[in-house]
Amino acid sequence: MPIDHSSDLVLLKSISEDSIVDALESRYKKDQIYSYIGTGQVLLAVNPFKLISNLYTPATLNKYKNKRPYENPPHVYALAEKAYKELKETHKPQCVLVSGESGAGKTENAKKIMEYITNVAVPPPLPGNKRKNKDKTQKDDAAASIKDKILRSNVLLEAFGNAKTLRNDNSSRFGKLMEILFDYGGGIVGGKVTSYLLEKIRVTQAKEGERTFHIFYQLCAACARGEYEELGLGTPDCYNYLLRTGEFKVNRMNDLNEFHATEQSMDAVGFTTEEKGSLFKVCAAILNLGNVFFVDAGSEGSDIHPDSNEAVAWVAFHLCMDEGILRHNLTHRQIDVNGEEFQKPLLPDDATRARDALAMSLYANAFSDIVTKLNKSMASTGAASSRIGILDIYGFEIFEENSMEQLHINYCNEKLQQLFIELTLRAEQEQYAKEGIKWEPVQYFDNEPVVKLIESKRPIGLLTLLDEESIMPRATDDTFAAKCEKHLKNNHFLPLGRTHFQIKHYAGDVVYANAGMLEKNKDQLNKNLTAMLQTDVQNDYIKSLYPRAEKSFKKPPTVSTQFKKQMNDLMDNLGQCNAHYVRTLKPNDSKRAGVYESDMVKNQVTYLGLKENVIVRRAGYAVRQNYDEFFQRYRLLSEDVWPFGTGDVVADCETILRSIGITSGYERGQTMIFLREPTTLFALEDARDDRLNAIATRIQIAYRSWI
Ligand code: AD9
Ligand code: MG
Repeated sequence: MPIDHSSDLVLLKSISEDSIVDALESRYKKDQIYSYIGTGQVLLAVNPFKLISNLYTPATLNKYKNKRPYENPPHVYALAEKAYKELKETHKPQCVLVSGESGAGKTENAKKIMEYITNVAVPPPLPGNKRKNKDKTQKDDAAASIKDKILRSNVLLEAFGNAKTLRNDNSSRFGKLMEILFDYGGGIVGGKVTSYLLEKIRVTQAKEGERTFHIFYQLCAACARGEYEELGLGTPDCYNYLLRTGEFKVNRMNDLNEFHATEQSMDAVGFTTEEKGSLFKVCAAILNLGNVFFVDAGSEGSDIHPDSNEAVAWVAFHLCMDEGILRHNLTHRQIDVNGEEFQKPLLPDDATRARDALAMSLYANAFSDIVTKLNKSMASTGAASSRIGILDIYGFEIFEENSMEQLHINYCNEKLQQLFIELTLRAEQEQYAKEGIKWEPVQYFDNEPVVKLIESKRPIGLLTLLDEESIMPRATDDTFAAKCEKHLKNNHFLPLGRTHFQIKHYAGDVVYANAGMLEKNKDQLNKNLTAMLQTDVQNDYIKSLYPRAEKSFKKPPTVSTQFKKQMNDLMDNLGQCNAHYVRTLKPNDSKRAGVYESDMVKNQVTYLGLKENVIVRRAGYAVRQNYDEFFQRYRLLSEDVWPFGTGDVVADCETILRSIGITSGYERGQTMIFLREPTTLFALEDARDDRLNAIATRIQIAYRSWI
């Protein structure tokens, strides 16, 4: 198949953001949603918002098996194949970093990668020929079951971690690293999921026009059909947490069918009937908690509103606890004065906040437990020698109102961008060094100062300041703002009065609101409620979500501390890997097929740093190709080397270049030939096409004269 000049942006005649946007558009209009920056290096995927026929069929998948990226049109399967091939050849860990804004197609592409790898990976033979049939079957069964669990884990995590948002009907509200574990021969032996920062605030405060997590609607749909009737759930509009958003349905999504898929995935990963029931009880308790309201009870306290009596009774029932104890703990909080404990009544607003904190905490802990259970069930069945990690994590976010969640997400994107630049440059540099080619440094946007501004300990950075203020007894959002203004002397930080501040991210300027950051960062369930879940609840599953901590005088880590640690672990993990990239792009905001809004794409091209990426990739040489592959493809251009060559493949490649008049602008590496200009590749391809046409014509003439 001839090389399509437009499939690799490195081959663009002129490089600018506009030329990249235009090149992607003309491909998009032909349903060619995938392109490369450096064939097989960085894959670009523009969301088609429709099913493109044959794009993901088993036949297409087979076409990519054991093939090199340039042998087929760009595809996420080609990238997956490359990652798997490199794993098998080098035994080095691989990772695929999938990035892009909400609704751009990260999750869909990540799933295709998992699908491809689980499809092509085969259980390797046991050493020697001693493998007995029984061993073979057992090992094959175990591998098949792990593959099944890896694929089904997506369904389960999406039910509990995805939601309809204004941007995406199936938006992932958590970040995910799925690691597929392999033995030395490339057979799958296990899987591991790490989740990052579930957007738990969505449980209690989803925005208008959006939904909370899919599972709540799925359960309501199941109950309406008489399944899990004991949960006593009504329609979604009966529940305040769901009612507030005014949105109950998702286009083309049937909640009942989805529920059955969720249940099947739970069965497949080994949830017992009891565990499933308990998890659903937690969800039902949360929905009922949202219907508990408080009234002023005088003398600075509150009572449960009489209209909420039924809801409280349901919560107590689902949590398997005494209703009186629940009512008390929802309206009081424990305070310690000089070592003595007192019960302080809560005002209605404080009681409402405590109620929401309880709902969010139950959900977040249940979600973590799902991840733990998944990991147990996918645990390695044999010695894992290497891994392919697939990272599907939230893209850069700029909303009208940005808070701590956006700060964390954008910090994560800064870290990934930093890694991307470092790894791309490093990989380039290493290749040039290995091949003995002179490296020419490139200028690129260095986001190190922004990363430092956010995470540095000394000089003190934003997250460290936030942590410090979070443990100060009398700290407020205002005192936090004042400290930021005093300490954060950095060109990328701009205080905006006492209520907001701005950060100049690599992807754009974002204004963050201070309000509520300290509370969100502390993220503590009050002592009454924690103790209640540890002791008064009679359900072992729910109790297990709240293990008693060892006696410690240390404060529990803040959300920022935990996230920073997760990010650094993630970067360490990814830093050890050979990285592959999928950059997803969203062509319009209305989720419509065939609509390509250039301005919107240009924005993404800018903040994904695609132009820099093309420049880095072209730094010295636009094209590089293995000698053997180059020879095989172009040997028909020179009679001096056709068909088997002279035995000196390097000299033969040079002979081929000379045959089309090229005597400079290329470099000989150890194993590869490097071409400086993309036009050289075009010339080679054109000459090859001419030659093939001439041969075809000659065959036709010969055939005609023969008949
Ligand atoms: V978010 O940050 O989790 O909100 P993602 O993950 O980037 O976002 P997702 O993969 O969920 O986006 O894609 C959004 C929707 O676009 C999907 O539900 C599909 O309807 C649609 N989509 C994305 N990629 C493809 C594709 N390759 N083919 C067809 C697609 N449809
Ligand atoms: Mg997603």
